[in-house]
Amino acid sequence: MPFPKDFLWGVATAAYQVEGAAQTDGRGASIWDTFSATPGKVANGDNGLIANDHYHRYLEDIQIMKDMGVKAYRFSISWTRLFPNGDDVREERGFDFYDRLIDALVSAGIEPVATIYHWDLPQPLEDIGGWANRAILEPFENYARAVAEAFGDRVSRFATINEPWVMSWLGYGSGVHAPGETSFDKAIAASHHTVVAHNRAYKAIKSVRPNALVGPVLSQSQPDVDDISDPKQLEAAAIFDAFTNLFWMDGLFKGEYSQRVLSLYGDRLSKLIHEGDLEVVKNDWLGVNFYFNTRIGHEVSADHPSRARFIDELAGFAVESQAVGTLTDMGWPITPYGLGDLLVRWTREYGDLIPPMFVTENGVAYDDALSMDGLIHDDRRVSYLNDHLLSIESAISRGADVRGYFQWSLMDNFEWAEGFNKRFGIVHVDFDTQVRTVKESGKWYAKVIETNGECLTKRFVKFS
Ligand code: GBH
Repeated sequence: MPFPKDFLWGVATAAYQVEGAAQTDGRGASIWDTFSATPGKVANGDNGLIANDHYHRYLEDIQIMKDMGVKAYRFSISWTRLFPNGDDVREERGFDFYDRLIDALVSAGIEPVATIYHWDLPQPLEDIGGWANRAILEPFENYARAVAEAFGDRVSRFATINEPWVMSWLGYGSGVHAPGETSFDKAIAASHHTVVAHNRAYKAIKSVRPNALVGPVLSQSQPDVDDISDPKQLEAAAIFDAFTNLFWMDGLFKGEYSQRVLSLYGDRLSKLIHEGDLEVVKNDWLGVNFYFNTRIGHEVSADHPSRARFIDELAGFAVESQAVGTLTDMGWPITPYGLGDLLVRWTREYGDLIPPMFVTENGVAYDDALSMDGLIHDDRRVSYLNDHLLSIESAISRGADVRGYFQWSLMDNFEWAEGFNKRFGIVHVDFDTQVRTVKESGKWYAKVIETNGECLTKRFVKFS
């Protein structure tokens, strides 16, 4: 039986995407409050002021998870609920909320897995430069320690920073996410600071909770080249891999950046590295978030509308990157083989340097409506999840040590710059009434959990 007996079947959400209650119980403003209040930044002018009202409805949401048989819930903690100004002044009502949430999870028999930072930086910290400023390190370390002190008696597993690539490159490089900066220098600085912040947070957490299991959560995507006989495509793919995947894999697990990264970034990176920054910590686990592989095609003109983002500026030439095949509501392709390939790749290329892996996010946006029969027949989501789970199963049989899977997301929620129209949930949410309806995929996932993956449809899918 390929999925290990105690495989951790979970679901995931993040604070700003589900909690709402943005002005309740002393919560301070984060960069996502500012960003979504800025016209033109988020589709339809949506924001997280109310979202799923999870802050008030968490008991109902936990009941849904319990009924589904979910074994673990990966949620994130809102920094500005605990420290509204990002300094050391506590807001006890914020701590109380997570106490209630965690206690309810524990009594429902669901393991709480807490992400310390899922993109909602206190606005006052952004005002002094945010992640692009090294001054972020101390407040982040203090915040992580406070989280571990407060909740580490019941939360055994902590993720530090969710998807540092997205946070750095979409937040500070393309400006698609908060804080909306468009500076490569800042994106590179933020990238390095996430590595150092992770290492420091790891130590801070361990200093107060030695038994806590701490790990990074990385968004990863393999490049799929159209033509491997084209050196330009191979170079673009290697650059993509370096700035997306290897920057963090090497930075966190080898304590160094590759020659390619160092030469791509030059002194924009090297001037930031202080003594001790890259000292490797003994991570307890690695979280991989996977949605799709990225296509790399032939060279195109510098202003081509579907050129690969970031590569053009880093490489000095642009390549076609339009996804092919059936696309999801996000416009993303469906490449299940990519997930297993990544898990096997780290196993083979990093060996003992990497700890046990968890797929900490995987899911798909489809806007399937309520049918006449009162059900939501999201067959396409079932198929997506089925094939990605098969890919994990295949990776396990090829030697990858994968211990758990967190479906993204428990329920439809605020999809960042895309607002509420992009629905990733296995539970449907009516945002006018807050009524939750378990989709057919949610019922299917319950069966997957119950059978520990035995009920997956073993259709033919290509896994390399
Ligand atoms: C995750 O991020 C988030 O952690 C989660 O909060 C979010 O709701 C969920 O996924 C669904 O979007 O085309 O250049 O932008 C998004 C993961 C990583 C997917 C980067 C797209 C491609 C790079 N993303 N990836 S780019």
